[in-house]
Parts: sequence; C-alpha cells; structure tokens
Amino acid sequence: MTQQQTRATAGQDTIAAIATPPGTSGIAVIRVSGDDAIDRVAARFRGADIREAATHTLHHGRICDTRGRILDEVLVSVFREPRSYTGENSVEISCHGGAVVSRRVLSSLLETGVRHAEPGEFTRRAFLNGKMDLAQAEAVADLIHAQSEEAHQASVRQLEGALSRFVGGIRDELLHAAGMLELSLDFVEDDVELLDDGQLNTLFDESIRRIQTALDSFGSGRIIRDGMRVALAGPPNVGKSSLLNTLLGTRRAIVTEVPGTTRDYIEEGMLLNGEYMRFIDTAGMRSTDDRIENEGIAISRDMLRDADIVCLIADAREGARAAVSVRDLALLEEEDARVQLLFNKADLVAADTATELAEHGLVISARTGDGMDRLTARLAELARAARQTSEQGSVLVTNARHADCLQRGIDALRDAQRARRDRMTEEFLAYEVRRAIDALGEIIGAVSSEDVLNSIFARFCIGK
Ligand SMILES: Nc1nc2c(ncn2[C@@H]2O[C@H](COP(=O)(O)OP(=O)(O)OP(=O)(O)O)[C@@H](O)[C@H]2O)c(=O)[nH]1
Ligand SMILES: [Mg+2]
Repeated sequence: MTQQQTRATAGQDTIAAIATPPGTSGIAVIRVSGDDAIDRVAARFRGADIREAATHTLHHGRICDTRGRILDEVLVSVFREPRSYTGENSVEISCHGGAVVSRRVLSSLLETGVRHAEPGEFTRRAFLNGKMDLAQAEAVADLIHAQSEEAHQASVRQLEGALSRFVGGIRDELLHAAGMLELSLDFVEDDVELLDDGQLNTLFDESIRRIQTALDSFGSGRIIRDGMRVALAGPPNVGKSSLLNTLLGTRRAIVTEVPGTTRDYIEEGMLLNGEYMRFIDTAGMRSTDDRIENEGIAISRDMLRDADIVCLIADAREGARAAVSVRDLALLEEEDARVQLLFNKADLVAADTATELAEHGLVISARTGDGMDRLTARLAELARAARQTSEQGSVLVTNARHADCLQRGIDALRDAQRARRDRMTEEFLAYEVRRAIDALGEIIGAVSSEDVLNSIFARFCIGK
C-alpha cells in the first residue's frame, strides 16, 4: 500500500491518552487529537470557550465529569490542524499528577465519545498526515528509549531528517534515471538514448557505494542504539552470575555454590562509564546429561555468537591453562577478537598467582569487587572502539529494518548493473531500478504496508 492510500483510509476519529508515565508526579499530560478534539474537550472544560480559541493558545480552567463535578484545575493547550504534532486538531491538558487524577480526566473525555489511543497512534497519525516520514517516526521511539548520550544524539539526527535526506537524495537520482529509461522506451524506433551507458554505469556504481557506506555504519549504529552486548561465559560455578550482580549492584541473578545454577540466560542493561551495555549471563558450559541444562548451554552458544564482547571467565585457582579449556567449551576461535579473558575469585589465590594471571587477562573478584574498575574501564574502551566508525560524519544507520532495506537496494542495483552489462532492454533496467527505489522508499515510508506500520508503532508507548 502506498502512503497516499493509507492516508485516504486513515480514520479521523478523536483519540486520547495519558502521555506521561503512570505514578505520582507534579503534572500529567493528557493528549487529545482528531477532528473533534477541541469540541470534545470544550464539552468538559469550564473556563474560556476554547471552541473558538486560536491555535497555539493556552487556557486556564477546570475539567468536569458528566454531572458537572470538578475533577481538576488544568491548563489546556489548543493546536489547530495542520499545525500540531499529528497534523490534526489537538488539545493537551496539563492536570495535576497522580494516577487517579489523570485517569479520571481521561475517563471524562472518553465518555464524550473520544476513543482511547493505541500505542504510537499519535505518531502514526503524524506520519500518515505527512508531518514526518517513517524514519523520523521511528526516531521518535528511539529518542524516548535512548539509554545513552550517543543513542540520544543519533535519534535526534534521524528525527531531524539526516537519514531521510540521505535516502531521499539517492532515491531522487534513481527516480530520474528510471523515468528516463521508461521514456526512452517510447523512442525505441528512433534510437534515442536519454541516458548513455556511461552515465548509468556511474549512477549505479556511485549509488551502491554510498548505500554501502551507510550500511557499514550499522554495526556501530546498532551498538549505539541498543547498547553493546556483553556475554558472560565460562564453566559452571566460576562466578558469572555473581559478576553480573556485582556489575549491576543488585541481586539480579541467582547465585549458589551448586554448579549449573543458571540455566536460562539473563539479560540486563546498564550505563557503564557513559556507555550503555547489555550484560548477558549465560548457563555454565560443561558436558552434562541434564537435558534442561544442555538446552541452556545451546542457548548460551547462540548468545556468544551474537555478542559484541564475550567475557570468558575462569576460576583464578585453576590458573592460566583453564582459559584454554574455557574457550574450547564455548566453541570460540582462538583469534576471536571479541574475547576478553577474566580470572575470577582472585580473593582465593595468593598475590603472586594473581600477578602471574594478570599477564593473560583481567584478574577480578566478584565477591570483593576487586578489579571491577579495570574491567568497566576496559569494557567502555571496547564499546568506544566498536562504534568509532560512526564518528566520521556520514549517515548513521541504527535500525535493522533500515539496514535490510539498504541491502535490498544494493541487491537491486547490482542486478541493474548486471542487466546493463548484459545489454538488456531499458524496460528490464528500469524494472531493477524501480526495485531499488522501492526498497529505499520503505525506509522513509514512501512505500509501506499495514504490517510494517503495525510492527513499528507497536514499539511505542501509549500517548506517543
Ligand atoms: N570467594 C569467591 N567466591 C565467589 C566469587 N564469585 C563467585 N563466587 C562464589 O562461587 C559460587 C558460584 O557463583 P555463581 O555466580 O553462581 O557462578 P556461575 O558461574 O553463575 O555458576 P553457574 O550458573 O552454575 O554456571 C557461589 O558460591 C559464589 O558465592 C569470588 O569472586 N570470590
Ligand atoms: Mg550462574
């Protein structure tokens, strides 16, 4: 479905939701949007007559229930279409915070026939009404979920349209080329060439190169957006779960002296030296007949494959040679650059043993917290190195959906390039170029399906 079609079928009923998080707070904001938004709020508002209010005006008054009982003293902001977040008539009611107040104000509005908004529905309407494109709408969700300064910066850039402009620029050139190719079909008899072979060659090559550069930023972009995935791995009982708890400063994972305590994996994110990291505590690796434990070990191996960093943990009492068997158990290659060796339980070995081990990896104690500073500094350093490529000012891709679209764009352009070399007809070339255009168009939502929109906006919170 194209964006235009979606627009035409978009319901214009009036929706409302509490836009602030639940719980007690100074104020809470209730958002209302739709053709009747202003009239519906006016029906419950005692103060100025906002039905005639100009756009971007603020009004003091009271919200009442059906029987006219005052629910709260509020400030009401009026926005008239198209000059609002959604592009529709909108009202934002700032009431006192607290779960009961805001819910009663919302209920009072729902009684007037306003519908409760779905997650992300305000932003979805903003997209459908052309206030922002799809990549920008996704940036709104990223902005809200940003866990680090870098993630925040990246989503602001995307919201400001950096990715959209990049994609749009290439797409426009391809649209022009497709148009020329299609036009030249009308002149087949006359043998008119609107785009010569050299121009096409350059266009395809250059577009592939630029898209590839953007795609290459996805490795670091993903780390910036979602955090660096740090897996804690090793044999049973070496203290993986203890380390997770020490890092988090809470008792998140169960720790016992029984080997094989952790069976499922546990994932927990935290900000460490300004870097957002996701720690994954895995089941200890060993050969066992326990079916449940083996299932856990299989999952652990998958986790290790996907991790950005693998902290391979050995018991300091077993000495440096333990590290090798740990690596084998985890099925990791010797030269795997993601591996950081840790010797835990340093409190149980003599000082000279610890010094010896320090030549092979970091020596720590999850129990005493010894060596944690060095470990966190090392992890922060690895995180910075992992996302370094992004600093070079080019566009940053942080989203797997965008990466997939870019890859399909490249694939289509490679097919186009091949078709050109094989002297295929313009019709064939134009078809491949159109495929690339559509793939790129999916990023900004020039082409979008209901399914794609549903999955994107499901990530949003209600009220956004
Ligand atoms: N002395 C000492 N004991 C530790 C240290 N870290 C963990 N332990 C103990 O080692 C035992 C195992 O710890 P866990 O954190 O459950 O180990 P694990 O690697 O998660 O074990 P599995 O989940 O079974 O694979 C517990 O009794 C912990 O108290 C440490 O640094 N020093
Ligand atoms: Mg454990």
